Parts: sequence; C-alpha cells; structure tokens
Amino acid sequence: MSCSRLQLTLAILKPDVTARPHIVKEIKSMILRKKFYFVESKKMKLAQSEIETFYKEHEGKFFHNRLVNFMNSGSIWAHILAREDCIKEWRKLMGPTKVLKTVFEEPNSIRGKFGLTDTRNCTHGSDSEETAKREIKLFFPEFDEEKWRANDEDYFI
Ligand code: RTP
Ligand code: MG
Repeated sequence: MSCSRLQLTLAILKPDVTARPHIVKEIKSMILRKKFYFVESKKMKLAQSEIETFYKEHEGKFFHNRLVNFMNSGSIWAHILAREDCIKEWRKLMGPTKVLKTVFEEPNSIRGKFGLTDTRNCTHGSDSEETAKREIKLFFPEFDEEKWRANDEDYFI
C-alpha cells in the first residue's frame, strides 16, 4: 500500500468520552467505517502544563479555564489517524463545536450523537497540516513520519 496520498491528523477522544467506555467503542467503529486508519494510539492522562501548552492558542478566552479543567478531569485517547483528506474528513465526522448547532445540523456526527456541552464535546481534531504536524509531535514524539511514508511494513500488519 502506498502512503503518499494519505494525510495525517491528531485526533483526541476527550475525558467525557473516556468516562463512557461504550462510547469509546462506538466512536472507534465510526472512525473505521469512514475508512480512517489508526496509525498510532495511546491512552494517557495529561499534566496541567501539557494541557496549557496544547491549548496555548485559546489563552485569555472566556472558556480557557473551563477547557483546561475539563481536560485535566480524566484520561484521553490520542490517535494519529490517516486517510485521504484526513484533516477535513475527521473534523466533518466530529461535527461543529457548539452542541446546539451540532444537534440540529449534524445529528449523526460524533458531537451530534454524544456531545454534552460546548466544552465537553467529545473530540479534538487538528485544524491544518501545520497544526497536525505540531500536535502529532507533541503527543507522539517518537513517531517517524518519514519512515511511515516509506511504507514500513510494521505499520500495516
Ligand atoms: P478542537 O480544537 O477541540 O478540535 O475543537 P474546535 O476546533 O471545534 O474548537 P476550538 O474553537 O478550537 O475550541 C477548542 C475547544 O475548546 C472548548 N470550547 N468550549 N463556549 C465554550 O464553552 C467553548 N468553546 C470552545 C471545546 O472543547 C473546543 O473543542
Ligand atoms: Mg480547534
């Protein structure tokens, strides 16, 4: 299989999801049904400082503290996903940020089905290729994209 047309993104299942294991299972099935590959996966508990680094772009916004406390409230699943048009397609599968908009406009998206509030909204997805590279490095410093692009057979067993 050639990896050249596949784009990568960082996908996170947030603590509201990991607290509900049956939903973790359902979301992973939704991801596979939409033909994403799971390239790397890990369950982890982020330190406060890591959350603050990750969400630096939102510093000063009214929801920043709420967001940091939420992400600190439990463990997360971090995944590197691969697909054609992965960044756009993953954000489409997640659905809009705001829970009300999601429920009315994208009820079959992950957030439409399982989102609780504007903050407790199930998932994160990188918003550009540049962001994806930075976020993947932050969560999977050991991941070697070049080696993966070279189609190391370890990735597709
Ligand atoms: P994400 O970064 O998690 O993929 O989601 P996004 O692009 O759709 O949303 P963004 O605007 O980047 O906001 C990051 C996360 O902050 C929380 N948030 N809470 N009004 C609120 O309470 C509010 N607004 C945003 C959400 O968890 C959102 O995903
Ligand atoms: Mg965002």
